[in-house]
Amino acid sequence: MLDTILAIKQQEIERLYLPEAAEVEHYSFADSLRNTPNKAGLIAEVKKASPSKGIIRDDFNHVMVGKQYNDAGVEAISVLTDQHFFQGHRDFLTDIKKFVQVPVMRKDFIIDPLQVEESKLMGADAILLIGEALEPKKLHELYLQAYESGLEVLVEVHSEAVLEGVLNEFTPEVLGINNRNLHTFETKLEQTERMAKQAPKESLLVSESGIFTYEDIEKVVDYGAQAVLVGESLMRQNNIKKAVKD
Ligand code: IGP
Repeated sequence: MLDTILAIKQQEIERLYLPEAAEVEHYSFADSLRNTPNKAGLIAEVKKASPSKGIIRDDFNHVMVGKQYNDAGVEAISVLTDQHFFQGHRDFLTDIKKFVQVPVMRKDFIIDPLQVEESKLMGADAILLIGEALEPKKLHELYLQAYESGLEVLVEVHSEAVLEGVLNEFTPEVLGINNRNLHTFETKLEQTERMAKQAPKESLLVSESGIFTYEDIEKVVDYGAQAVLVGESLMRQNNIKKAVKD
């Protein structure tokens, strides 16, 4: 699956035109997660659909969801901007930035410097870089480019081998363990348990995917996560704002 996504992304990049610069206020992603008053920082995701689940929410409205996350006091918002597989759009992020006072991360498959530049112009505060999608050297280059342009980065990995490759190259400020395998979609929270031991103490550790209940959050916090990234389970709530607060 990941290989198919990356092949299509490459075609998109060849046709990519840059948007005009959005005028927005910026908020620090890592600081916001670090300064949470709760057990774990919450990155709440604006996710209309996914390749494994199809449409997640029928009455989806990206601005409405973003505002509810903001009003509920989440530490950060993740916006899926990939169109082909997740039915997102880059305008979703630019629109949401106008209405929220928390950092917003662009969730997409970023493999080229042009996309980093694009993310900055869209108004993002942070971007996702995926270990399984990039050679460690290339990942590090895009990471440095992002920080130089004023973007922060969530570096995501799923497997021990990929994390090892990344750590041989550099230590990410924010490190995410994706509980979902992007090749098979198999998701298990124990991935965080297995890999937390391998994560450097200097990195802020995020557990991503497959988190549905408060008990799930307690589990991954016990494993060592300092923040969680939650999409589907929040997107399925009738009252998103109340669900986040509870
Ligand atoms: C959210 P979930 O299971 O709560 O909906 O997962 C998020 O972790 C997931 O959307 C995700 C993702 C990604 C999507 C993690 N890494 C990379 C696209 C690309």
